[in-house]
Amino acid sequence: MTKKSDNKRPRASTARRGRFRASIVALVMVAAAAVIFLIISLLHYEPANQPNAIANGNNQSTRDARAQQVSYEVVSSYPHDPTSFTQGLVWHDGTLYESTGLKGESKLRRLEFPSGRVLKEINLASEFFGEGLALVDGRLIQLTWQSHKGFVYDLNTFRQLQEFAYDTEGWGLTYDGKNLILSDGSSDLFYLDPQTFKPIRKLAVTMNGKPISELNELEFIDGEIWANVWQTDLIVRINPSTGRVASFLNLKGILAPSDKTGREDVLNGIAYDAERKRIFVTGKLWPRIFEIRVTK
Ligand SMILES: [Ca+2]
Repeated sequence: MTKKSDNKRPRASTARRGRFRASIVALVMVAAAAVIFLIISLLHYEPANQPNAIANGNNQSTRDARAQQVSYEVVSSYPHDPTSFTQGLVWHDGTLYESTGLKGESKLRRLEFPSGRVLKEINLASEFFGEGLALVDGRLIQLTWQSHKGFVYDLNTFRQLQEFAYDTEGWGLTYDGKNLILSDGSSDLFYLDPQTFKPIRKLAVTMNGKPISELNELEFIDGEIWANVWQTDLIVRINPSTGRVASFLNLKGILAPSDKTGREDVLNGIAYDAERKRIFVTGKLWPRIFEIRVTK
């Protein structure tokens, strides 16, 4: 009996342990189901007033807002006067026009293409440091750096037709077919009336969501403003409506070691042959002008 009782106790205890285990298993299963339900709910969670389409759209625009580097190839290169401190470059009707800087050395030049031979030039008064250059209806417009004074010349004779004043420093200049666009070394571009030179509007330029300053030589190319960024090998391509840099070129290494004279200054100078869609770039005191093509 004792033995039986002894035998029963263990049997009763085993049954209780079995029920206990079943309860634990059930509890664990319920908890697991709750956790799985919670995870699934979290995966499908959408904040109020922010449907997936908008959330995804925001992510997309953030990605798209980053400026993309585009690649280029050198189509050809041509001689460039290595004493020319290039500040402005313009293509017109088979020749290049160049504005050069440094006080006492500043010039306006017409260059034969492709030889680079100087066909015509005038010297600026020694107090002026030549800067950006643009062509508007048979008139060349030239900026000076810190004199707040610009000059207007007849395209053919280089006869000075007019002077004009502006408030900012003068760095780069281009013409979009309607207005002049001026850079002053900041991250802003200034639109000017090409007849009165009165300011029309200011365009704040940003790259990857931040202002990009030191904008220098300019060229209007197929609806975009291309700009050298001073002391870099970059040319940024600016959307004139938004001021956003959508893409950029990095021209590091374009001047081969064998072409270097040891006196070169920074990359500066962009000209566009709209008829044949050719882009020319050079630098201050560079011995070559490069014709480049975007390959991307
Ligand atoms: Ca230019």
